[in-house]
Amino acid sequence: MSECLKGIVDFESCPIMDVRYIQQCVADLEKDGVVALKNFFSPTVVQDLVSEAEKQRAKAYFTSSTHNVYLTPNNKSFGKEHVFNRQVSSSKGCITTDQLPPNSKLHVLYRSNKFKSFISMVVGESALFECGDKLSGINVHYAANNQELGWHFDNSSFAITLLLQKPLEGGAFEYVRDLRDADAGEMNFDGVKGVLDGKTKVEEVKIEPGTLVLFRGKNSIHRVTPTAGAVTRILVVLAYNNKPNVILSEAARMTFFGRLS
Ligand SMILES: O=C(O)CCC(=O)C(=O)O
Ligand SMILES: [Fe+2]
Repeated sequence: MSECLKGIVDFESCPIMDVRYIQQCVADLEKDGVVALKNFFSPTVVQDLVSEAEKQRAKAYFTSSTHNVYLTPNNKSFGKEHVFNRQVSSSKGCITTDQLPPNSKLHVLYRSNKFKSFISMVVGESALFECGDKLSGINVHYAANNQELGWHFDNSSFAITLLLQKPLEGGAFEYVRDLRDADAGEMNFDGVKGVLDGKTKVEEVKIEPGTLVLFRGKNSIHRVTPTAGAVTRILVVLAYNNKPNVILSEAARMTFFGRLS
């Protein structure tokens, strides 16, 4: 097994096998709902991954859609104007695990037991498993000029992102912590309305290329603001499950990737 993270992870900035470092990440995630690990990738690795991503960009599947913040179909029993049915816009391009070159450092990172063990300790899972399909484990997202990700709550309990390239303007990651309680079935319509109407103060996570972000987005509403300028925002998203061989549903694969395999 290819386990060597040397030359991929900058261990000086991010000593992911160091118990005290792990404990600090656990504490930060608990306190803020998000932890941003600066220089997880060194500038050389970032450069490498950007040129790899640029080469594959023509293969990206572009989607542009509107959705509610809960990522569900509309509910007619609420009125058209109800916050549950309010539509926001999302547009991006995406390539999948199987579209990365076989020798990509991203494959090595994604499969690494050291990395999986680090993430599982930080998020408090006893173990994490790679996705069972060949599409959804590693995704590279492209947001060109004027693309955005509208306000939403994630379906998954945590997300891992790695920014490779920052746009000239915009593309900011904004969030409001613990706005709802999904497990308790609490939707907090008033709270969501405040955010959509621009009345609520939102936080921004400052993210530079090479930063790894671990984020709990199930109850914390978040968005990526519209990008501006000639430089595309490029971001890697890594997905794991707490059970082995979980396969993303056919409907979700069609929506996100436009194909099943
Ligand atoms: O692009 C980002 O920084 C966040 C991505 C995100 O929220 C998502 O994929 O659900
Ligand atoms: Fe999200």
